[in-house]
Amino acid sequence: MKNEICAVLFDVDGTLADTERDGHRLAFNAAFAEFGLAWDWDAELYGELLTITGGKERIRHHMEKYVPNELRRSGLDDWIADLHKTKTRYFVALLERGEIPLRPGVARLIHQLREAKIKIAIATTTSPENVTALLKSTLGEKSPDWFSVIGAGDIVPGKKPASDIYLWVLDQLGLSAQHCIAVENSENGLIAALAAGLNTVVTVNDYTRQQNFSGAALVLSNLGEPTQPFTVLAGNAQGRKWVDAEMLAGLNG
Ligand code: XBP
Repeated sequence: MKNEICAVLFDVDGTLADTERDGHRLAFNAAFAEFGLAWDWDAELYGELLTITGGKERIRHHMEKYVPNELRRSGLDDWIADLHKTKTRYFVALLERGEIPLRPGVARLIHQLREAKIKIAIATTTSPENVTALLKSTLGEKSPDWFSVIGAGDIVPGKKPASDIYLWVLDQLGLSAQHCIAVENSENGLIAALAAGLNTVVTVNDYTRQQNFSGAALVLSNLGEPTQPFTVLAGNAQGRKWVDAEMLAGLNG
């Protein structure tokens, strides 16, 4: 099956949409305020905290590093889980207000893959309700059903850079990595996808542009549109200006 792609596995945050700085970050801060906490994650601090994947894990890491006294709370795990649930409520509400658009080329590529009968799947660290809300608010109410598999959140024990979520999605798809390709935006995501044996295209954003993407098939500014071509940051884009199914198949050749 050389040069054939059976499925494309998409990361979510930073890949489908720029959700972090003006989405997740604001939702975390709103939850902190609701809980009466004087914590405020500004855009710079959030960039540093992003190296820890998973919202609950990020909250705990912040406490360990900046407010260690708070770790003495009784029922800490449940308290973090409640705080995180509140954060998810704020984030979903923000998505439902349509405040976060898809990145360039994402909707076009998803529609083209569907027409070409290439499966699409999600492999993300973020919570499942966030994925559904983002897809519905940008691609329509029925769009979650377009995805053969949605792998999200705590469904696997190890979050990225562990390969767990990619291996789980491949298993659910019943496909081997060599017939699939991943689309990621961060070094942690790339490490996870490569460890699962997936050829990976990276589209960078402001938080991830300086990270190490060695091993990626291609590093691009974004997926590109005919009216808004991508910029190639590393790899051979075969002279193309936007990512489409043929180009992805060429990368797997
Ligand atoms: C990105 C993440 C997530 C989000 C927050 O995951 O690390 O933790 O920042 O989401 P990915 P939650 O790039 O794999 O999509 O608070 O729901 O964990």
